[in-house]
Amino acid sequence: MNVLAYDLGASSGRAVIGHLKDSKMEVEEIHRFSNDPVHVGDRLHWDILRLIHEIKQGLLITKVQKLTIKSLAIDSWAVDFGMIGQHGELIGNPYHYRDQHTDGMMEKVLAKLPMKEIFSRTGIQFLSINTLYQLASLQQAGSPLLKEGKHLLMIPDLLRYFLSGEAVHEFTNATTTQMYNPVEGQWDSTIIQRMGFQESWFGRVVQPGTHVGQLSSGIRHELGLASIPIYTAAEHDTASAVVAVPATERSFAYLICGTWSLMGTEVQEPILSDLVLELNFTNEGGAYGTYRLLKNIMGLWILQECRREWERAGLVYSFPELVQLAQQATPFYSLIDPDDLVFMPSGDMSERIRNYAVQTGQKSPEGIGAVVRCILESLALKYRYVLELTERLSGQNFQGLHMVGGGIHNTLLCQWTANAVGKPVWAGPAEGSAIGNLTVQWIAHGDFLDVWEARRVIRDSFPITIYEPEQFDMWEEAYGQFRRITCITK
Ligand code: LFR
Repeated sequence: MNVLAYDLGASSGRAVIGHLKDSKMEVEEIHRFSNDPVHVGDRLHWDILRLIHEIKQGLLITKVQKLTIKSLAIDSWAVDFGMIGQHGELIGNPYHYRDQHTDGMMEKVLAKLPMKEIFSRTGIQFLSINTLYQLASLQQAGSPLLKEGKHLLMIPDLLRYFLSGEAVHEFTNATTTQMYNPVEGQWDSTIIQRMGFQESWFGRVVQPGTHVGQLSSGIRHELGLASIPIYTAAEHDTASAVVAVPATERSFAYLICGTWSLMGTEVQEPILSDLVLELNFTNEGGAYGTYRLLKNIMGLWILQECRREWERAGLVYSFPELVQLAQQATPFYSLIDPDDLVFMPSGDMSERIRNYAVQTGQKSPEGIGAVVRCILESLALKYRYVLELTERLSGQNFQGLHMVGGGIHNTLLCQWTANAVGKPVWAGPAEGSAIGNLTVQWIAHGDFLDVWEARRVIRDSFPITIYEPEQFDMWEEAYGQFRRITCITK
């Protein structure tokens, strides 16, 4: 019997079939599609109807291949949402979190609601992309979305709603709104009321692995399919990826490496200390009663954007080619703080990197190899910094670092990460979010006792590459240089 996972990332989505054979997981990608955000006027939107079309395409493929599907679940990026109107239809196209309508909005919200209070109520890091600031921005603009909207659904909730007709929130993703109170175990009515939002936008929240409906009769009819039970995965893709970390010890650190890099550890309770707030870590909800004490790092987004920029100029390189050019460039020529907000929006990324270098008194990286090297070395050094903070905040000392997600195909980044953190990196599986999504469904069906049994099977089912740290002195010195340039003092 097969289970079906839809895993939607910021630049592509996939439908993955999983089944269990001889105590191993077997997964097969049956459909992959690009996820292209669309600029309309001054706004940046997700092409949500295209995504539902691709989800249906995946269903059709299961039919053509005569696959029996025991259940399906969806995971995607966090913080973004659609609004449902009184007749149950989607109002407008969901905004992309990189749309600049939230610029300056966090500061305005913090003038109404103190940072400390928001943090003690939600445990969530302060990122301008959070749903809270997106809603505040729509409110300030007098958006019809908020006037007409009856129900707010996060992206996977929304897609699941299109499939089943059931409007239900899933816990891990709900926490990323910065309006969910993990201590009370419900939406935070104080924040919602003080912001002047409608409490009715926020409905029932269920845990990952909940049976939340069936494929609607309309879709069954349209596609000529039998009924399929629909479940919640850990619908935030990062939470799904954490499920798939093949850890053997209860104490482990992870780096979920894709467009974003998310680094942290699994904890049993949110840690709401002043230091977590000061260092802007987050306590996002995880599967099975856990929390994800982690920090967002800008990640391979910066490299992806450079590649698109060069492509527009007619310079077309694959990622392996870019990595090769980086290898030939001078080590530690210039460094950036990948989390400087200047790198958040799309656009002329290599120019911003050069400006950053010059403004911080460094030599400007000229040429493609130099820019790529600067990005990858800076990311590796930032990982070291965040890993040290994770150890400090959680009171743990990690023996190594699990790297999960598509970013592990970049073997140079894996090696440099091991060098920078001075510990082994265990890289795999690459399809972490999809595997975590399937795993939550298997656990719901009773195929595994718990997540720890499943993690053992993940470890035995997918290749894990070990990178041992090298060139310690050189990276140690570079770390000092990185801290001076990026003015990290804590
Ligand atoms: C990764 C991710 C991050 C979230 C960012 C925006 O795909 O889900 O966890 O902070 O995208 O939603």
